[in-house]
Amino acid sequence: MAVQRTLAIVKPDAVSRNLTGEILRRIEAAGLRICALKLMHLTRSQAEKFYEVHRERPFFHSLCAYMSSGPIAVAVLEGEQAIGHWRDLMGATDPLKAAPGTIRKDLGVDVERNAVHGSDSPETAAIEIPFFFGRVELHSPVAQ
Ligand code: IDP
Ligand code: MG
Repeated sequence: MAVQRTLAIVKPDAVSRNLTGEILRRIEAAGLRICALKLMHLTRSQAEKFYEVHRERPFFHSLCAYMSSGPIAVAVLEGEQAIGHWRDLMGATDPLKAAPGTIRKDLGVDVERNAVHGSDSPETAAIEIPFFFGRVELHSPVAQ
């Protein structure tokens, strides 16, 4: 087993419905540790940069408009197999297809406004974490 770090985002639909605390609660209850956390409001061009890999997808413009429509909570999570663990807690992209008990099943609105984001691989996490956080903003949360 390997300790990993992954990027988590509470998306605008969830922040606006006062679900940030509930989502962070689920993260901590699952044993993942929060090593960085902030609230921010992406510009349209920042959202386009973050979702660059999806530029050719039909939903790209709608997705970027939505992700820059209001504040998001961005966090770095750490733990054993944190990338897959966080993806499991999130559930499938489409809340209608997500497993019972997952965040997207319980709290997502639709396939776009699906409450949360998570890095999908170590390579993606290595790009996404520095997109939002500098080294001095990343903490090791294990009790000293
Ligand atoms: P993921 O967030 O589960 O990794 P991706 O395929 O990487 O899913 O898509 C990124 C985001 O784009 C999704 O979380 C969702 O907000 C949005 N999205 C994905 N597929 C669709 C779609 O078919 N219609 C509208 N939005 C979509
Ligand atoms: Mg993805």
